Amino acid sequence: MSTTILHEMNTDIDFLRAQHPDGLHFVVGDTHGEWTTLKKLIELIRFDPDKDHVYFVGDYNAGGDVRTLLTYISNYYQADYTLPGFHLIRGNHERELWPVFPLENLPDIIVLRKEILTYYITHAGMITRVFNTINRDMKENPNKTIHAYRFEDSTVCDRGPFRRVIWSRSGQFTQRTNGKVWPTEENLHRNHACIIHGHAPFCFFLKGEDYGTYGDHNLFWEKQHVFFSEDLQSFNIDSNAKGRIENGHSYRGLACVCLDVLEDTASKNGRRLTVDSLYETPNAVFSTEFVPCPWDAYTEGNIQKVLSATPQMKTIFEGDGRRPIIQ
Ligand SMILES: [Mn+2]
Repeated sequence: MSTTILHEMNTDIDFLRAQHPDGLHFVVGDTHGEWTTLKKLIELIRFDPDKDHVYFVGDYNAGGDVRTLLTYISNYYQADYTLPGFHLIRGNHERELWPVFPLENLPDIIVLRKEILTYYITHAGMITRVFNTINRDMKENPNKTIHAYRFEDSTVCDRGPFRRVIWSRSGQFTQRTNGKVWPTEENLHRNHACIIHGHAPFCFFLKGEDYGTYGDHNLFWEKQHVFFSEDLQSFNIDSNAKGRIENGHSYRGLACVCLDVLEDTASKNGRRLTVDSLYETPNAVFSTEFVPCPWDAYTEGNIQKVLSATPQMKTIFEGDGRRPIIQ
């Protein structure tokens, strides 16, 4: 196991926007009702609603002011994934723990096929059976660049076979530790996969000086608290907006990853993301400190736009015990 700590991030949004005049793609971590913190992050990246796509990994419930958060999000929500705007998936807090807004109309996974890599945006992680099934489904639709999936409820309920994609208790697992549910490195590289998820805040992994429970080759942005794991070819971007305190650690913030920067990095590195290549890359991660949100503060927007949206998605069923079925 090796861990690389990137102490300072060199971020320059003007430079990044000049490099990508057609717009940018970001994935934002768990927001937990913290709409002022999200607004600050969105302002930091100078979000352009006419050009940019921003994907959210879920967990809008449980914390802050969820109604106002979704009202703020509604200003930019876009159900059509091909158009610019905010695109949402559900987290475990939209399914369990008495969510104020269960958002049953939203997908659990969005997969974005870009030129260099394919980005699997999920709430908590990935498992091999679901990964392989999605890849087979995408092969049947080679011209479609964005795919969205929802899980049939019994597949992600307690003891459901695909539960770890939306929920995990103690962080993620490597192929070499006790989980053994992630796709192998070879399978991930063969599919040019990059998995981006939230769910498990940094403090879950902080055990003294040992950051070793998330993948075997880790890159860790110290202030932003974003993990990149080389062997899992994945990012965990839950930077603890919820304010969990575990292992004596209390950093609270919100982070996002820029997919266009990952594309550029991977294109110079044989269609792979590695710790070494990312260590030298500026603008991969933007983040902001937590800003407390006032309650019942008026925000312009129409929450119904999110609650009654009908984004396109397929449903994943358990199938025959080996292979899930997508319909
Ligand atoms: Mn979660």
